[in-house]
Amino acid sequence: MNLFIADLHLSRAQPLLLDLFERFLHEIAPRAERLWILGDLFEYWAGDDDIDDPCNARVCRALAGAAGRGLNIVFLPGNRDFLCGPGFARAAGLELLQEPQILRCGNTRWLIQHGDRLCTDDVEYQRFRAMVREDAWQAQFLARPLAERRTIIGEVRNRSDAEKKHKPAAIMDVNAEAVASAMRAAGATHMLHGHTHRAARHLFTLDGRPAERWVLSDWTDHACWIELDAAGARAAMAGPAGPARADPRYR
Ligand SMILES: [Mn+2]
Repeated sequence: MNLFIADLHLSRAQPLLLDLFERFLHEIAPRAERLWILGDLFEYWAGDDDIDDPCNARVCRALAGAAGRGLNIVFLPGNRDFLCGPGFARAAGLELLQEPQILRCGNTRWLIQHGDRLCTDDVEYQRFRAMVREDAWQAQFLARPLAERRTIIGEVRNRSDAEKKHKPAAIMDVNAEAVASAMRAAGATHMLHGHTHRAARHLFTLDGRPAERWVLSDWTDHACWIELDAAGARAAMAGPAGPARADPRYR
């Protein structure tokens, strides 16, 4: 079974989520052959020296513990933590993967990614994304002292939070054409992503064939995940106490 999570946005400001994440790694994740983290695990990651932050260090320790107990973990970057590099991967005992990935499950080809690339209606964001994903930009940014990087990231986030209040909600969702062309290019009929925090299962038709798009939930006060095996996909959730249950937002 493959297990998928995204958009935990872990930070010092949310100690309950850290507890939830550790519990998830102990109680839920061991059932999986592979845990896929599809980005935005951290509220932000300013470079691999950001393991200096006690919250980030705790997350890496928890992941390394799960890896030590035999869990295979892979990480695809989100827009908050695309600066996670080899130092992070070593500390967390996981493997960094480029996005998108293709996963064959039974007879189904799934296209797997964080999801921000699909939000093509937000032209301004895509321009910013293209800039910060350039090697030259990253090298220059990572050459700054950690404290300065954190300040810059904080400013960018404040600006983006302010802008989000004025952007129409539709602009921040995925674009249907971007979804279709990514699936065509991958020869996939199914897609799984996070980023938009709009947990749902979308059924549609792609070139005359039935297609599905599963959107991972963010974590607010519950652990939320999707399980995928030859029998198909299932979404589930668990609160701070109590057992895991099917997530009613997916039907
Ligand atoms: Mn995101």
